[in-house]
Parts: sequence; C-alpha cells; structure tokens
Amino acid sequence: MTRTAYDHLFKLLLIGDSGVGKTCLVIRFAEDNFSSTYISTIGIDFKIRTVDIDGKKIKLQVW
Ligand SMILES: Nc1nc2c(ncn2[C@@H]2O[C@H](COP(=O)(O)OP(=O)(O)OP(=O)(O)O)[C@@H](O)[C@H]2O)c(=O)[nH]1
Ligand SMILES: [Mg+2]
Repeated sequence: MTRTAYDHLFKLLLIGDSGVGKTCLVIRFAEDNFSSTYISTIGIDFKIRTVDIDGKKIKLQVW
C-alpha cells in the first residue's frame, strides 16, 4: 500500500509585470521571509507549502 503526504496537490502560477513582487509573495507564503534586495527571476521557480483545510492536507506548488 502506498501512502502520500497530502490529499490534494495544486499548482499555482503567478503571472505579472517584472518587479511587482511575485517572488516576494511566494517567499513570504512559503518561508515567511522578506528581503528588499531585488533579483529579477530568470526562467521560473517554485516553492512548496502544505496547508490544512477541513482536515485535508493540501499541497501547494506556487510558481
Ligand atoms: N516595500 C515593499 N517592497 C516590496 C514588496 N514586495 C516586493 N517588494 C520589492 O519589490 C522588488 C521586486 O520584488 P520581486 O518579488 O523580486 O518582483 P518579481 O515580480 O518577482 O519580479 P521579476 O522576477 O523580475 O518578474 C524587490 O526589491 C522587493 O523587495 C512589498 O510588499 N513591500
Ligand atoms: Mg521574480
């Protein structure tokens, strides 16, 4: 029997103009961190956070 660490997996993709704060939003959400240094994202990157909703484990991949 296989067991997974989550009930659902969702992928969220943030799209917007350069420098509007997409990377900062993802880092705040996943790591509760903030840096005022601006390093423009080349390509794409994602972070993971698992949240509990109604007793279900929801794994979020935020790009
Ligand atoms: N004061 C303040 N600065 C912010 C906030 N969010 C982002 N910034 C600053 O805005 C700049 C750009 O933020 P990023 O999150 O890197 O922007 P981005 O949308 O990922 O930009 P690209 O990767 O180039 O598309 C950085 O210098 C951040 O520190 C905020 O809520 N408050
Ligand atoms: Mg970025």
